[in-house]
Amino acid sequence: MKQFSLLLVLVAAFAVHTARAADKPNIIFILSDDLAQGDVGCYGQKLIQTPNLDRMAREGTRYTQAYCGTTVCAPSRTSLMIGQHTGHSPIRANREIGAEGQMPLPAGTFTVAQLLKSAGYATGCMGKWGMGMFDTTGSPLKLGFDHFFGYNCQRHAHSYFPKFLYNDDQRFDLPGNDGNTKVEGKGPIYAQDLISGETLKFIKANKDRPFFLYYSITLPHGTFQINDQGLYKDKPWTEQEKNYAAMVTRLDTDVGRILALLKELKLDDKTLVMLAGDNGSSFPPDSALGKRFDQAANGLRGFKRELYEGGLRNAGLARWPGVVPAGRVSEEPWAFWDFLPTAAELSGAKIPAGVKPDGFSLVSFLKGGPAPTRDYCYWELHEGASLQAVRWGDWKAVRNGPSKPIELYDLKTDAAESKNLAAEKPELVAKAEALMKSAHTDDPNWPMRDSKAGAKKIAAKKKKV
Ligand SMILES: [Ca+2]
Repeated sequence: MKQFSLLLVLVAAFAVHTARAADKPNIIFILSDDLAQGDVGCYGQKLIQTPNLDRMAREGTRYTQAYCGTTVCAPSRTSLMIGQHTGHSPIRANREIGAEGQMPLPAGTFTVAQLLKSAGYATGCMGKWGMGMFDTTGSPLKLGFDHFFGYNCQRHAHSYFPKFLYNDDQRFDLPGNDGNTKVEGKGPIYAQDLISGETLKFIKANKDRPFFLYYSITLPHGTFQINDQGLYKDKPWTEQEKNYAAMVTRLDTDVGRILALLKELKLDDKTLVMLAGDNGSSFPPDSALGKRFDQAANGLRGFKRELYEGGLRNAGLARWPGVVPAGRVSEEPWAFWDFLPTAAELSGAKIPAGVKPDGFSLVSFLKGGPAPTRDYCYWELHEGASLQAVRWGDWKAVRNGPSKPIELYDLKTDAAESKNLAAEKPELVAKAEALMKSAHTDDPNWPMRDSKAGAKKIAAKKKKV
């Protein structure tokens, strides 16, 4: 009898365990490289077709004030992975290391992939990494990802016809590709074909257990290279414009493939899909591309490498049928450093003592509730001058270098950040300065500076597009 009771207890315990595993939702975070709000139909784009993203917005929620970690790749992605804003995080700019790879995440970094792995999730990263080569402490394979596929190095990802890619840490050649990072680059193998295929394979392979897919899709980042201009082939546009539009539409198509597969595998109602760009538009609204695609239409100031809203706000979508309200448009802010606490609540995983995320769980917000209450959002960027920005309530302050004056904007009436109210509101400027001071921790890798050399480099980069 005793043995029978024990058996019952064990059976019950097993049932509870499997029920819990089955209850855990799959989490897919699709992070596009440089996709801007103004590129996407549901945000107002008229010429570039994005039917799947638009459908995702109809079937889920669209966020008009979803914020990136900061406004270039590596530090923005770091915020997403580790749950810290750029006043605390170890990576606060793109920094190239050696011939391939970026400054690695340091030893002891705790990522959202490690968190989800601890809760029994299969974890995969497909696309581009940019936070450390495989032989460093920043390797994705040492930071919680079971599987990696794509480009480790951001510079390598400038070619869409690269000479090689990585499957985990194993480099494999793509014969015939020229690896050219100019627009003329060509070859028989478009890297995104392989990366997209790998994401679908990963989902299929893990359909019976909870999984986390960090799909760090490289489109539509420059260099603007595409293997098929598709819908735009015969448009009276420049090659660059046709390529850019085709890249955004290709991204859309590949997101559609994922949504279709989730439906086919009956994983729709147990999978949260979030999508965002890692920074705002990569070109200014008054550039040729900006004008062609009317990037000024969303009325935001600035773009990539600036801490104005056009650089910081991303095309943020979430879809989870039956859980995330369909057709909702939220104007409340959230930021990349909220993702790790959100993943913790969704998975039931425990954030280890000593790991201190800056963000808040978005679970009730995703379900239709109000955004978490927070004191402020904060951003830094150290490419050239050290830029800082802080938002509290509807107030936003920007300082384009430690010795520069603080600019103050009221986002409620002036989302375009066109009217600097600093002179009229000295008490709010003082508050902004105090918030910037408290949010910023010194880091010898990222000294605060008004670098002229850096400013030139940024100006050169801006001129290129
Ligand atoms: Ca980017």
